[in-house]
Amino acid sequence: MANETAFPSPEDDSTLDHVESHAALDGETLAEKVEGVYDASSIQVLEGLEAVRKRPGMYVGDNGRKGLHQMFREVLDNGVDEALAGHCDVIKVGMYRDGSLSVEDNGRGIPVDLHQKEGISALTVIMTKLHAGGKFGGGGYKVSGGLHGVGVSCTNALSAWMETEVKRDGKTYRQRFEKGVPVTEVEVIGKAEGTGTKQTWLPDATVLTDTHHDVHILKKRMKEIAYLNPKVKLEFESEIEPEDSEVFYYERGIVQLVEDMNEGEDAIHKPIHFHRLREGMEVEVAIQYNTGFHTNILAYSNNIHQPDGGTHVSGFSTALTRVINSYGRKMNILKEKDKNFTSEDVAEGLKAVIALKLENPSYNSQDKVKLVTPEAQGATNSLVGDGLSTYLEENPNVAKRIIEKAMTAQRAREAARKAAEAVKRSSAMDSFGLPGKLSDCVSKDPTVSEIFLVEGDSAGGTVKQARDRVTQALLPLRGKILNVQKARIDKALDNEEVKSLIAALGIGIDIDTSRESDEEGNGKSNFDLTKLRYHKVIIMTDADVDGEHIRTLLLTFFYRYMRPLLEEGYVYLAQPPLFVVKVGINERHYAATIEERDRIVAGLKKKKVTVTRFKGLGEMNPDELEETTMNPEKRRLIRVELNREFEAEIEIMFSKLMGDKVEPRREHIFKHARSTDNLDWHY
Ligand code: 0RA
Repeated sequence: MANETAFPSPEDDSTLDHVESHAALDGETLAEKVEGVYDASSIQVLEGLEAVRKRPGMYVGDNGRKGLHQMFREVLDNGVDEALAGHCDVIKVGMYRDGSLSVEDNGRGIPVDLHQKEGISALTVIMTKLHAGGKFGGGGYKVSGGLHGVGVSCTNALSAWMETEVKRDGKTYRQRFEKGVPVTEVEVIGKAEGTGTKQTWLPDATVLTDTHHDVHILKKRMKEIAYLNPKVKLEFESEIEPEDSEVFYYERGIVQLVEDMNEGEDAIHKPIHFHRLREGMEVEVAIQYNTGFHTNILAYSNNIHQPDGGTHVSGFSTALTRVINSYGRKMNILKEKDKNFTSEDVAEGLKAVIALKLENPSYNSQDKVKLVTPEAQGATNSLVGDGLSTYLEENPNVAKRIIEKAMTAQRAREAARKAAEAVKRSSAMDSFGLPGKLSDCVSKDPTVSEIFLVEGDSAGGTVKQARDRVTQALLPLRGKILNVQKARIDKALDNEEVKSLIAALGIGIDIDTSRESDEEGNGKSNFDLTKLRYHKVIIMTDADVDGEHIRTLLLTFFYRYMRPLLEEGYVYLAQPPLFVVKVGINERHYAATIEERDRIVAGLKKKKVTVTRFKGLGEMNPDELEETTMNPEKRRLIRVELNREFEAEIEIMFSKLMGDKVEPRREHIFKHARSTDNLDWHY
């Protein structure tokens, strides 16, 4: 037996732990540091900054990757607010070799004159005082509240240094801060043409565990802002990787976003756009149906995404259902004896974006994932109600296609409900309703049980010998499971592999999202995550193109019909090794990549080694498979995380990868093949 392995690392559980930093102040307090420079009134400010540095999590989410990018968001949102107030149209973001970032806008410039109450420059107040932003409202409301809405002073507090440059009144002003504390006065450093604000900062590695900005995340936020604010051009430039430079500018705003969400699909009409500004609330909606079956509604308020929807979404959804039903009745397409369409029926193949801008929105929690402002419901409902009924009257051909689509959806949903119910009674299931192909584990405790979804029967045989029978179950999947992006769910449920998978996991499928049911139980979801039989669902495929494909098909299936499984982090990818490096008879080292193989070989210099590449799981013997890929003590697992912030991008990715049109898919694979980072599965 090998006693040394290249796979000693523990399972990689990539969820963020909320460790707070303890190294906040390097010995001396901020107050001590600036003693003599500022008087007692600034002590309050210093205490504020100190609080941020001591507990970054309270202000920007955490002291790692998330917090780091929240710091960027706070600064960017300041510029966006200036744009929304109508004073700026270009925001430039720069990334530099030393790890710093800059955000520059061509707005009015932060005021530099004396702040009456504080007795220091307004600029200094904005940069150092928590929640200072709101006081400078100067007309127009502040809308781009970041997730935490704490303002730029938090970014400042968490930066080794930050410099603010303001162009105003023909002059350029500058002030520099270190760890949030001013280290210079507001100085005039030259003349200026035009106006604007430039913020440059270096995140402080003594309070943050991660100071490495992810270009992908920066750009995503910029892209989202550009879609939601069509008048603003956002330019990204990187000193490190000039090829990363990109301009985000969508003159048609959310109309363009729905088009892009439908990129891999066949749309059945041009996007329909509704827009209204009334009583201080701006509501904008864009919708477009495609010939497919999936629904995606993206909802925003004040430039923040609500993955859990809320009043704006329910207002939209009831209007859509009401208008389509009444049009169907009026045109007598929906006959007297026919049931009304449900909100699911009318949403099939629909891509929609709802974007609100409103003062003082309320949310159900601090992370703003659900809007609860009551007025948002009526406002969205009446806009979509009025707009859509007019549209249907004026476009009878499109109207007819939408109604027909809802009709098919209604029938299919009925069929799917029956099929999902029938899964347990299928001939492929044993008397417990479990698939015959499943080699179950002994344990019935889901928290310690795992299921390996394994490609092919031959690998299945090896896995069966390698597994720990007590906690590890095995479901071999023969051939390819159906591409559910292309097949409607009732069709997907004809597929044996799909049926086995559903039965083995025990949670049913998520056909309906509304979960409202009528007396007959129609619309009642049979999906129940609490019935999950294994808390680790591990996809184990060969490291080749076929394996990759099966993995994607499985993830697509989970995404479409068991999304909470992904959201709650129950899905993992096994990491079988690609190479074995043998020394003599007893010593073996395993490598997952070519680089790792080369490193191992280099480390064994002078010894005689043989290197073998595994072509597939089936080629390994049970001992090898157990040791490298299955044994919890030695294996490396990757948890698949669905990053809800990037829902729009994920939607675009899936429709490109799996949708009807071939061209965008090819382009997508080509563009992203080399970097898994670009997929939104966070490994
Ligand atoms: C308060 C008042 C005024 C402008 C701003 C704040 C402002 C803040 C930021 C932050 C980033 N960019 C910004 N641009 C402007 C208006 C002052 C006036 O009346 O000219």
